[in-house]
Amino acid sequence: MKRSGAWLVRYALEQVGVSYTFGIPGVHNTEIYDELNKSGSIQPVLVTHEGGAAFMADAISRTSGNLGTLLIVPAAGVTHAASGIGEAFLDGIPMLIISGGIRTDSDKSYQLHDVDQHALLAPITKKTYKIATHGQIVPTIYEAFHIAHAGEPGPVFVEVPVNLQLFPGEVSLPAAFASAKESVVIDHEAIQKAARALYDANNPGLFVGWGAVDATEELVSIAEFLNAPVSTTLQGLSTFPANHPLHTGMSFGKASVPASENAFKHCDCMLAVATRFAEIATASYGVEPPEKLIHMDINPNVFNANYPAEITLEGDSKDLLKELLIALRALGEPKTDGGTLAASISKDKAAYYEEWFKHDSVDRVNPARFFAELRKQLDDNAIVVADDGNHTFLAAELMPIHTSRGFISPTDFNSMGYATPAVTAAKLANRDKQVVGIIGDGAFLMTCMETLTASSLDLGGVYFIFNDGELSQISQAQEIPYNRKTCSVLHEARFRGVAEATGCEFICISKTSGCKEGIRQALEYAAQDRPVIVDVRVDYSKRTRFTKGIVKTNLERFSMGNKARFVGRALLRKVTG
Ligand SMILES: Cc1ncc(C[n+]2csc(CCOP(=O)(O)OP(=O)(O)O)c2C)c(N)n1
Ligand SMILES: [Mg+2]
Repeated sequence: MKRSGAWLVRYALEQVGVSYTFGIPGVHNTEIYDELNKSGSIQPVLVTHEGGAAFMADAISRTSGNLGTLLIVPAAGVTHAASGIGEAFLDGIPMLIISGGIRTDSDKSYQLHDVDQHALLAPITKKTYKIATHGQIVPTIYEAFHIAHAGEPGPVFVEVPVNLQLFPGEVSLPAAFASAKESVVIDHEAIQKAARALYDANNPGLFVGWGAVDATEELVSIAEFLNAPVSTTLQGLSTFPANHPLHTGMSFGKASVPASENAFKHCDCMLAVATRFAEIATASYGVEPPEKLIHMDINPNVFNANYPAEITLEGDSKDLLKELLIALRALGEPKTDGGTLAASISKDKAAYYEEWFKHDSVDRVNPARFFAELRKQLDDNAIVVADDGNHTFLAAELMPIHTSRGFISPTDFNSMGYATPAVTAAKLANRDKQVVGIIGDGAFLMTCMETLTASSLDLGGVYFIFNDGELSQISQAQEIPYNRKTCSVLHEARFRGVAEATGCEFICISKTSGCKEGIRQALEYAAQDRPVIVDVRVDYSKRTRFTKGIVKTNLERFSMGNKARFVGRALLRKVTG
């Protein structure tokens, strides 16, 4: 049969179950856009910038069972999207990127958008493909779908030259898509050893990352069986419910909240699940896991990379945790301490909140009061999206997440500008859930036009801007060593104007006392499918444990000479201004 390349792309995307594509049309992909316009199952979404498109595709993958997909123009669309592709790559998020490609049936040089996109994307994708014939289109997209999900997930890029899209070519009837789950052979001996080590430990503990986000049930059962505290990475914040009595908080050690620090102080055997012990997860490598470290991950390259493990378990965390639970139960009765650990976690959590509540935020919004009110008004299954900055760590320390996939944030690529488009897309894929963003003012300025995409689609996302007038995560770090805030004080922006420009509702919460009504009103607008921008005049005068912890860890690591140089300069600038 004869089919155009654009038809074949649509067929393959429908087969693999893609629901949305994000991007902007250009001369190299309008033929595919025209095909998608005819699709009964795929909605092509127009964005304002391909950077937003990539963050949206990422958020689709993180918050729904769907594969986040981009449909963009070559070169300029690809470079604009690169930040979101990089984020998906380092955070292990499946993504499919389809771009047009320059003509392969022309002998002309200097075609529009002519760059080597594959070289450009090689470091931030799992694989890239350049389609050469009509017959390759469907099998390549099937393979791309498979690779995006296999092992540690990530982005896969497919370039479809425009001439193939436009003109029909001879192909055999394409096969229907059949997904195949790759399974790693489970090392049962290692499972037995891990179960024994955990069962025999006096103070076992669990540390879990995003890769275990669909294994919450198994994690809860194991934690309860061992009566073990559970801390998570930043990215993995939603893997374990914060309202479970054994949940302690983000990370462990001196940069974590007191409940985590105390519960893990005497940890003598740690089960680390689906974490790479990367820089953020370890608060700049400041954590000290016990010698008896059991490390479970789908990617064996992470084992012993930063912390030596006594036992390694390769495979899908859900499969392995199921086996581990069986092995643990075979060893004896569940452990119990009569509720002592749970009581001390609960006491530490309450005391930490109290410490924040007591902090005088003068005429601004106390972050702990804001999050306490937000938690009270949000449903358990709400999705919270944080950007990157001080607000992220405030959210991590003060906003309890109750549901798996209920928190997403750009972590290891650490790209500011993520949250606004991500709220828009998360709401698109989860219309029945509340979706709220916690977004730094600097981050909002980067991608705030994706609120226009939300209003054009009647998506009631809530965009809480943590407005402190600074790029605070950086200005806080500049304050002591430099006594200067070079390029980290923002130009004043009137966010009401953004709301007006994009057709969003607007609310300003200027003081703590305004939180209850401001949040209520915002959620009410959102429930009526109205996106709402909320200008939260937040107080940043109290530091997070995370920020204090990493500053200390990094300074301690300096050589004596460099320490003296930094401290000397700080003192001098304190005196001279
Ligand atoms: C694309 C990008 N540029 C710069 C940075 C460095 N950076 C990390 S956090 C941060 C400050 C963010 O400011 P804002 O969005 O206002 O959040 P706040 O820290 O004030 O809560 C900056 C500039 C980054 N992570 N990503
Ligand atoms: Mg800020």
